[in-house]
Amino acid sequence: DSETKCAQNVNIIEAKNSPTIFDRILDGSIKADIVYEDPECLAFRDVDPQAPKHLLVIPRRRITMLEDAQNTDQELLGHLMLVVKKVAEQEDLTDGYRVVINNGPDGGQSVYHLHIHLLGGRQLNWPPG
Ligand code: IU
Repeated sequence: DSETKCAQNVNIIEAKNSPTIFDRILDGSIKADIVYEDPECLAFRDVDPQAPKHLLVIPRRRITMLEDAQNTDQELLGHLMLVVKKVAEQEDLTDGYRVVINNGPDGGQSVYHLHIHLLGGRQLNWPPG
């Protein structure tokens, strides 16, 4: 109902204005299993893997979610996608893999720092849940 939607919107505003756990991974105050890094981004293993290989690629500069990305983020977004490909090669995902961005409540986004999921190492089903 509209009350639930309103509460959800308040939560998203709150989430967008708060630091996330990924800031702490980026500044090193929380340890992550980092598999790749460069000046623009970081890739690390998801702590709650949904497949034998489950990695996250994140930009160092925070974009809260895909819907907040700007035209000026074009180069960074393209770079992230190519890093996903590079990490997939590094992880030997030669039989294929899936790349996912969850956006907002209906998308199941829980961390409001844009991240690309890379999943592989098993046959993935379609449609996702
Ligand atoms: P989502 O798309 O926002 O739902 O994805 C967030 C992911 O971040 C999710 O798969 C979590 O398991 C993962 N994660 C993590 O790897 N390390 C953490 O400390 C936290 C979440 I909190």
